[in-house]
Amino acid sequence: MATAERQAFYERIAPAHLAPLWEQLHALVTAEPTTSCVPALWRYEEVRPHLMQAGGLITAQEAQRRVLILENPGLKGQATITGSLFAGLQLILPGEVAPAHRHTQSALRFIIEGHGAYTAVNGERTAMQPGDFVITPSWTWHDHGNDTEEPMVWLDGLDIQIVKLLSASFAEQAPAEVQAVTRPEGDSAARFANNLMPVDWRPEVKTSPVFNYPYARTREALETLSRNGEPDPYHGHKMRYVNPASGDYAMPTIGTFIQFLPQGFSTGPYRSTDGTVYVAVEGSGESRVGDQAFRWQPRDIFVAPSWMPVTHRAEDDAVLFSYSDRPVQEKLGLWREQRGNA
Ligand code: GTQ
Repeated sequence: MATAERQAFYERIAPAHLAPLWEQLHALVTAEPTTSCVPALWRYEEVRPHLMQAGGLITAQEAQRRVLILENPGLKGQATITGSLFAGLQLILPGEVAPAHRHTQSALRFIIEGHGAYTAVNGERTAMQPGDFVITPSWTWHDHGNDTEEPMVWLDGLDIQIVKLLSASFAEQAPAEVQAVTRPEGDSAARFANNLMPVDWRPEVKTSPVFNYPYARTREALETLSRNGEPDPYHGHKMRYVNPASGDYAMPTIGTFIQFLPQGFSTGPYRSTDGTVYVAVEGSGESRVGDQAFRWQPRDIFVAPSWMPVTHRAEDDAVLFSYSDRPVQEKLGLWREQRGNA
């Protein structure tokens, strides 16, 4: 208890930049994970009109990145969806360019709407299609452009809060808005995405050399898996995206996952210490996160905080994409999961 004598002591030591641990130990070292992050759902049909209005207010060029942040209601003003990860919906209209820059934050793009706009990474463009998972590795030049006739929207996932925690942010603008194309489209896929790699190639960075994981191939794998075996009771048919050069996650700070839930399938209660952002890709269903129930359909996005029980129920054949900070937690020996009720 903070007696008057103790209070006086605390006030005496404060100018020396000292504070008593025993007054806050219980809040710092908790028995179980605590977070201000709360479960939340963004329905795409509700967000889309706002995004299109942003399209009329500012160009991609002026904005640099025309993104509406999906801000967790429990983390107001912090521009983040979980304690560690950012989520935002980026819009590029026909004819627009989001100018080239680079930063130490890693980014993923999960394509929501539109066909064929490109992102360029280190001199190679990739045309994006719905459901594709595209990576912008740390410190690589990247610009986005839309030479098609329709708006292009994708979900950005970045490790902004992780880099902030570590005070390791660097960023710079490229001299030219659009980076020169130095390699033909499909070059990195040919080198790295066919269970092959150049004979003398050694990885220089921790991110996958495959920078577009096309949905068509992912979907085909899920289809085959669902025919060939029983779904995991807690995950359905769940896979992680892999860096073929290391076998590790595709990105060093963000784990990315895809799962197929057959029609009528319900997962058992599951929780893990990595707060997770989900995107509904196909089908419809309901997910329960803690005491919240979210009904979703394609393009809807929801978030499950660390250590909160999650269940999914698929009303028809459904696919969920998700991302979390699991690679970071695993490397630090912190990651835990619990299958079923305690
Ligand atoms: O496309 O480079 O949502 O730098 C936030 C920061 C996207 C990007 C975001 C970024 C980008």
